[in-house]
Amino acid sequence: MDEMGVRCSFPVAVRRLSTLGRHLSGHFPAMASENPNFTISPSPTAGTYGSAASVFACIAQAPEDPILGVTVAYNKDQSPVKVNLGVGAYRTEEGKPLVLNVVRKAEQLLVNDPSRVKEYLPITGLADFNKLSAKLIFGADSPAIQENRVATVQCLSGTGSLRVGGEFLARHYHERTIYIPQPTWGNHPKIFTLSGLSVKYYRYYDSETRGLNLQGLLEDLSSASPGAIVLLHACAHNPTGVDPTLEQWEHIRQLIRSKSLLPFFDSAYQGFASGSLDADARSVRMFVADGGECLTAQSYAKNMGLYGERVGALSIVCRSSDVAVRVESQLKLVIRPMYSNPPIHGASIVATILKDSEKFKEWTIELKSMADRIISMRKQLFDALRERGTPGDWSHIIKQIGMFTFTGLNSEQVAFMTKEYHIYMTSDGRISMAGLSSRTVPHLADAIHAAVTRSN
Ligand code: KET
Repeated sequence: MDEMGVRCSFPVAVRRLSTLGRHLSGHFPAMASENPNFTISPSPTAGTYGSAASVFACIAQAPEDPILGVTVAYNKDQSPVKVNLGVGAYRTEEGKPLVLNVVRKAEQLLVNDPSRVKEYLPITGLADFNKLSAKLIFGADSPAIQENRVATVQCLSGTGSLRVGGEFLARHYHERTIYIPQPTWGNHPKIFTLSGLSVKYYRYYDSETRGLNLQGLLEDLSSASPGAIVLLHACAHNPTGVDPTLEQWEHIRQLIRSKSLLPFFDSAYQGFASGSLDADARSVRMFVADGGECLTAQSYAKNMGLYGERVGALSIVCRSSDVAVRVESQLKLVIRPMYSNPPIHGASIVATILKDSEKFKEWTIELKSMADRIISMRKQLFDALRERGTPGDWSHIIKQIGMFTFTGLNSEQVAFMTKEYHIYMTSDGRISMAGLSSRTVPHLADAIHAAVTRSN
């Protein structure tokens, strides 16, 4: 009994296990419509606790998400100097969210087209969007596309694509272990565990050099069981901002292929690392060029600024077109009971932009200017710390790539900066450079300087 007199039996873990057991054995109670003996009896909980207590009284308060919870805390802060550098979301120099001009134009076209309807999309999503998305990541001249060896399905942004891919692998692939980098995006272990895979880590980041731990990475993947799945960030590794060079990618590719490991790329930042869509897809294209198989989860949240539209794609590159057809048929069985079919609006925006060469060009220019602004923020923050004589080598701020700087600040220093300077960031010391502006750089530099000199 708890203090409200409510019996808190059945710990969550036990309940989840029994649900899973029922699910796996396919042993569901017969439905009323199929079973003439089915009667509705009062729920065992009805009336037991009296009218005041909730049947959910035993539910524990869950912690906020480590990334999205930063925005929740930021929104509650009344300070006029507060800055949100938590979630990876692009802001203008004025600190405002940005809707790309080309996106506005595409939306206008869609709204003004009376032939457009709101019917359900197929389970696999918008066909044009899928084809164009595969072309964008693998390249228009990719042999895998020309040979119809790619199964692409529209999913709910990058997260949904990873989740559908994870569940497909848990159901159909012989090896259930997925290796993810240490560290990685905080949602990865949760997505893959709940997909039914078993998560292990491979070494990735060297905190001494603030660079790639190639040796550790190669050792860990060498000792992985043959066939294991390997999650790779296609570019702009989150949270470290450290990517392998092309030469290092080639090492990694050779090892992965020689051990028959299965690469699963997470491409959430194509165009954001270098400003070039093609350059940021090089890692993925290297793996497709060798004729082997791989999975890719694409997101249009950052590179087209379509965050809340939830637009993404999962592509599975197969050895042959007949395998791709069967893979697609099974992906449909994963998707249908999960969310039936994906939303139409965001994918229509993407397809409108990708299929029109003028709009595509306009997009690449806007994308480059976002990437350039982030790069200039790196330079400004680095200069501001140097001006202040802040102890430490801060050159990693300009060396790292993509949306984030992995500062090396510890959780205590971060807590201090939030309390005293109203700077919001994740407790691992990650800063979203895209949330910074020329106006807020001095404030951030003051905060970092104070945090570092205080604990020195
Ligand atoms: N992969 C990576 C590596 C990633 O950083 C994100 C988002 C996603 C996938 C998924 O994005 P989606 O919106 O589902 O397309 N990262 C930022 C936002 C978040 O945590 O949801 C972030 O790290 O701040």
